[in-house]
Amino acid sequence: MPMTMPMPMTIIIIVTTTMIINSHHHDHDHDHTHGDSTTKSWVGPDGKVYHSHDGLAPHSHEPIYSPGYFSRRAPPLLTRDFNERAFTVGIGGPVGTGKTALMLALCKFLRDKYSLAAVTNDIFTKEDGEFLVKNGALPEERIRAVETGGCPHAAIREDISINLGPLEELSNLFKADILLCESGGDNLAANFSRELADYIIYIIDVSAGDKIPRKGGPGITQADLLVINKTDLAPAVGADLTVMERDALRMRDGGPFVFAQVKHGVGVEEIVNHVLQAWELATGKKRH
Ligand SMILES: Nc1nc2c(ncn2[C@@H]2O[C@H](COP(=O)(O)OP(=O)(O)O)[C@@H](O)[C@H]2O)c(=O)[nH]1
Ligand SMILES: *[C@@H]1O[C@H](CO)[C@@H](O)[C@H](O)[C@H]1NC(C)=O
Ligand SMILES: *[C@@H]1O[C@H](CO)[C@@H](O)[C@H](O)[C@H]1NC(C)=O
Ligand SMILES: [Mg+2]
Repeated sequence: MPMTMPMPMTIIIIVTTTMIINSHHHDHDHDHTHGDSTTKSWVGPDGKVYHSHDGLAPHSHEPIYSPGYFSRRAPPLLTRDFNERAFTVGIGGPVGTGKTALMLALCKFLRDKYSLAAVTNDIFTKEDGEFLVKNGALPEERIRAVETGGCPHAAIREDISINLGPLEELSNLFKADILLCESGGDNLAANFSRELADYIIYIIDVSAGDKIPRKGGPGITQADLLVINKTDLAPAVGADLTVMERDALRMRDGGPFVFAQVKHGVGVEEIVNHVLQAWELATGKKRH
């Protein structure tokens, strides 16, 4: 993430000079730049530092002081017109937890009965889109890959137009019933805007340890469904699934979660049921 990148050399020099001139005054105000000339930062009306780069809308990396609350997450938009853009499922989660594997599994499960289309986000490649094509998830023309640049969370939260464009286009082209949108892998703070996702799935895995659910973060607390993937690996990393279950329930005020082995098909039907239930509720249609 940009915040953890080493400071550009010039900043270190400025701080040192200030300290020599006035040893009591540790003034190290500086522009939060990414060391490239296209990044600008400023303080917004809310007092937070905003910046803009990679052609993405202004966004902030200010600390978030609460892990967030499932019960206070933004509810699905009641004003959505599903003729304009089909019911959209957002799939988020850290790098390598199984987002693309879940996209593939959902496509295989739903494609015979529903018209589907998919948009994948990667930071600098179209790798996940290509993976779905290669694995025959859907006909190639129903899959679009979007390159988001360095801040994948911006493309699902502040600057969703980069995803809305292809989603609306696919939706109209194929009279889609359901759209799947995979976020680029990001940290636990990345969550979806309701403008983009009618149903939000956040997927973590056991391999980073059983501590992850209790760390919370908007990704975990504000998803409609939490998926804990790769439970087959739990013994190898010493992750305690009962701890993960307890913490997931606690952090999400009892909100739903599913233990899964996406690659082995375990838990996928349960995830599909959650998706279709939300689809029925939002669109007023009955599952076929
Ligand atoms: N099997 C196995 N698990 C490991 C090894 N190193 C770390 N882990 C597990 O991997 C998970 C993440 O490790 P940790 O150091 O806490 O990650 P970090 O906090 O993200 O740096 C934890 O569940 C560890 O128990 C290892 O060498 N072998
Ligand atoms: C995700 O976080 C943003 C920024 O805090 C918020 O506006 C949005 O409503 C959140 N999404 C959900 C589903 O709660
Ligand atoms: C979960 O997703 C990852 C990443 O795509 C995938 O490689 C992995 O096989 C999945 N987990 C299991 C248990 O299959
Ligand atoms: Mg992926």
